[in-house]
Amino acid sequence: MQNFEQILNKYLSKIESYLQDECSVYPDQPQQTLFEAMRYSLLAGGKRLRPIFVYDFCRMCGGDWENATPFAAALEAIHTSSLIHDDLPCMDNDDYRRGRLTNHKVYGEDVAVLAGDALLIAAFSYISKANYPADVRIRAVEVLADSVGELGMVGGQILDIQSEQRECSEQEVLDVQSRKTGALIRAAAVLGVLAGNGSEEQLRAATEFADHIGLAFQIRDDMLDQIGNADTLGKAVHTDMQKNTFVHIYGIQGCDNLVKQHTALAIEALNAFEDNEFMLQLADFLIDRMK
Ligand code: GRG
Repeated sequence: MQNFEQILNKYLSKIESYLQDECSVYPDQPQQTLFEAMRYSLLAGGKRLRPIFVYDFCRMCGGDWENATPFAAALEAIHTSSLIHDDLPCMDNDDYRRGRLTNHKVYGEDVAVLAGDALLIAAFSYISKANYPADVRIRAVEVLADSVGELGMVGGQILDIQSEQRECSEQEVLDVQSRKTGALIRAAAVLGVLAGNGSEEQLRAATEFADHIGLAFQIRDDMLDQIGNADTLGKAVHTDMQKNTFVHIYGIQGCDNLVKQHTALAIEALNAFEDNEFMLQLADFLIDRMK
């Protein structure tokens, strides 16, 4: 029986080598600047949380987790594209991400916009070519498109932008979170179940898990902007002072309680899966993560 770290390292080494070896590597094409900018952000590290969710939900459903790598890579490509766009001067205007200069600081805004666009589209190409029956791939595309587009992450981002100049209610902050951060985390868990050919009950449980862990993750993210360290986080802190964050609404102690409560609810949803020890430990670990 493998322990938590052994499983984690297997997941991380699989996704890292796929991203490194397979993504945007076209030596014969002339648009090398675009590939370089895409790979600059994609290969900059990051916790790879969304790929880990894909892998482990697939494994818990009895699937071949390694075969789910194109799905895992798709999640990471979309996540990275959103970080590149989020850091742009017209959005958050950040200089550092994942411990290095943001994409536009290195390549310029024009290239950064295109690198984000191309990563977003590349994700759907990985899914379309994955080694699964067509109905699984189509369902994965549907889930992902709905999670990322107007109903999901992009929808959450515009709500966030529009809320900047005013005081928001608790429900409004939750609405932003469930779209902007939660939807992609939910998609990762669901794609893992689809890859593992899990049951409808497992799909529901994975969604329940992801909704709670995604909320806990964002609340902790807001806390880290206040209590975290820029070197550890690889990005600036205290950037959310004027924003409608969970810390603004509940304070640090209230947020800490909520992270624990939602993690407990997420863990409860894992009862639908046998051999759930890895995910239980991961959820527990995320409660007081510092990066
Ligand atoms: C280009 C698809 C696309 C979207 C554009 C800018 C935008 C719309 C959406 C922003 C979405 C966003 C950046 C949400 C924040 C989510 C979040 C908590 C990010 C941090 O995730 P971690 O901690 O980062 O997993 P690492 O670096 O570890 O991967």
